[in-house]
Amino acid sequence: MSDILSRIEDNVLIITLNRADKLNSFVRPMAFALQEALDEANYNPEIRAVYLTGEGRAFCAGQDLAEAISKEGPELENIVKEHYNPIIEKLRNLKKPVVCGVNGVAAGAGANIALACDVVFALNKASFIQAFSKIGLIPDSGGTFTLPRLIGFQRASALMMLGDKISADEAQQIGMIYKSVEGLDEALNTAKKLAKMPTKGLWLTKKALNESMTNTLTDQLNLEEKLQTEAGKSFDYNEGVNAFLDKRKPIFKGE
Ligand code: T3D
Repeated sequence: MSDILSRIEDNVLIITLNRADKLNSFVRPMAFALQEALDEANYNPEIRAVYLTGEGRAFCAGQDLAEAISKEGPELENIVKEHYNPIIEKLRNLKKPVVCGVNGVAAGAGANIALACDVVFALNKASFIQAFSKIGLIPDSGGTFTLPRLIGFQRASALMMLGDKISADEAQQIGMIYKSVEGLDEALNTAKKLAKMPTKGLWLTKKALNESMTNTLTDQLNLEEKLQTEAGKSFDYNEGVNAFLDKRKPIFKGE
């Protein structure tokens, strides 16, 4: 059985982390398989959005610690450099929206991979743990960049040092995720809805949001001007405006 399952449904690439007996913790082939699936999502024009979730009772327990400690396993520096850094870069630079459906506990790199997605839903029984501090590591997978920006420096600092478990409801309340839900149908349906939207414009929005993390206001205004010009030349902008004026439903292509 493959560590990553993927299939296309209604123009959405559904990626399922599939090592349920080890709470979908990552081993090296699984990290590479996820990277390949994200590359496929970027380049296959049939795919207009991605939905990432996990099999079984967990979303992902981060790095497989048995592999990390094994003499035959990859070196720690290579785990971060070759597994998690590329996953986070690929998620943030993927030109299609990525919806995450956190189906259970998300710990360590698993939590930060979820938080790198564009729209994060979590089952209300799910939870998030910055588990790294409990084993003497530092938060990786972009956690030290993403979490303080989502929930503020002080909360991020406390959660990362204490390794406390945060429920999905609390994660929603503090702005760590978009929504805590009773069932993940809403999450998958959101990915399907996004896949029918002007996905080129959504990509340019994501690009602007990515850069807003480090830009000055002036830099950001200049970037908005540039990206809006690009969006204004798209097929989807033309289609959206004409459909509005004709009082019909637009058919977007993501171009
Ligand atoms: O070198 C490096 O590591 C660098 C990379 C770092 C990236 C990271 O992600 S570091 C952080 C690694 N993750 C963790 O520290 C989390 C470890 N797991 C847990 O704390 C708990 O499992 C959970 C809080 C996530 C869930 O707890 P619970 O009680 O619901 O489940 P459990 O009984 O602990 O786990 C169930 C099984 O999954 C169990 O296996 P068994 O006994 O049934 O055969 C457990 O060993 C296995 N499992 C869970 N997490 C991992 C794991 N096996 C390997 N690696 C794991 N991360």
